[in-house]
Formats: sequence, C-alpha cells, structure tokens
Amino acid sequence: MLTRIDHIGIACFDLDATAEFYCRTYGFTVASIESSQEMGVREAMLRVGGTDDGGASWIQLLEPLGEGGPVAGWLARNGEGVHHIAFGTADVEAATAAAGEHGVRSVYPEPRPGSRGSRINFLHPKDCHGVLTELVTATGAGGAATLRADPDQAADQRAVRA
Ligand code: V0V
Ligand code: CO
Repeated sequence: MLTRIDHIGIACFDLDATAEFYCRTYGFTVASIESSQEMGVREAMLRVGGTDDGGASWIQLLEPLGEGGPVAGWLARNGEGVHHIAFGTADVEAATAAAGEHGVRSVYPEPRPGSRGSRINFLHPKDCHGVLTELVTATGAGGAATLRADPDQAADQRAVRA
C-alpha cells in the first residue's frame, strides 16, 4: 500500500539559505515554495532527480512560520535536522486505517491538505520507533501556481503527480 518514499522533511531556521545549500551542493532545483498556516510552516519542495518506477522523490525543507507550530517546537528542542519521512500511497485514508489496525495512532482523524495539492496524515512518532511518519497521496499538479521549475520539469511533475 505504501509505494515509495515521497519525501524527507528537514526542519531548518532559514528556508532560503538551506534551499540554496541543497541546490548548490547537489544540483537540486526548487519546484515549489508554499506556506501552510494550518501546519505552521513555510516549505519548499526540491525534486530529487527522476526515478525509474515512474515516481519522483523530494526533499521538503520546513521553516516555522511562527512560534507555535510543530516545527518551531521541534527546532527549539533539537536544532536543524530530519523532522519526518513521508511514504507515498494511492489511498491515504486506507493506509492510515491499515496502520491503525496495528495500533499506530494517526495525528489527525482525517487527511489534511499538504504540499502541492496532496492529502496527508501523520503517524505518531511514539508509535513508530521515534520517527514522525507522514502518509501522502498526491492529487494532481496542485501546486502548479507556485511551480518555479522550467517548463519541461513542470510537465514532468504533472505527469508524476497526476
Ligand atoms: C515530536 N516528537 C518527535 C517529533 N516531534 N519525535 C520524532 N520526530 C518528530 N518530528 C516527540 C517528542 O520528542 C516528544 O517525545 C513527543 O514526541 C511529544 O512531543 P511534543 O513536543 O509534546 O509534541 P506534540 O505532541 O505537541 O506534537 C508531536 C506531533 C506533532 C507529532 C503530534 O509534531 C504534529 O502534530 N505533527 C504533524 C504535523 C507536522 O509535523 N507538520 C509539519 C510538517 P518525549 O520527549 O515525550 O519522549 S508539514 C508537512 O510535512 C507538509 C505540509 C507536507 O508534507 O505536505
Ligand atoms: Co511533509
């Protein structure tokens, strides 16, 4: 039911500087930058090449929008670093329910809007051996309005996310 690693979420103090590091060092490009008041973050998606299974994987950089959200608290305690991993699935509700049957609590009763038009839920880190685990169903291009990639890459992302 979980088909790939969709992204690794990395908490950082300065989104622009961190994105610049990833782009300069690894040659990644910033595909989108969005803010989510609900999640308390400004986040960038950096596409990690293409994959041979028709999917793509991403690095998600997370900068807290204010004091209150989960990333702000995590950064204050831990400093910068890996905040969560996200598995891709065609059906976030079913995947969350399936984990629930194994006693793994979800953070939200229903999926919420995620990056680039996706629908997401989280599994509690205390039930996942210390790893905050996101389940994500991509739903079309979604973030097309915020795409910063070149047209070829944007078209590719639409194909991947459709
Ligand atoms: C907290 N804990 C973590 C953790 N955050 N452990 C591993 N990884 C993390 N990221 C541990 C923490 O050390 C505590 O352990 C315990 O959980 C409770 O921590 P807390 O500070 O009291 O935190 P809570 O309970 O207030 O919040 C924890 C949860 C929160 C997981 C419920 O982070 C949450 O709601 N996360 C889901 C939303 C989110 O993370 N949004 C930002 C990404 P001890 O000290 O008790 O042992 S948004 C995103 O990814 C998007 C939009 C996307 O991909 O599209
Ligand atoms: Co995420």
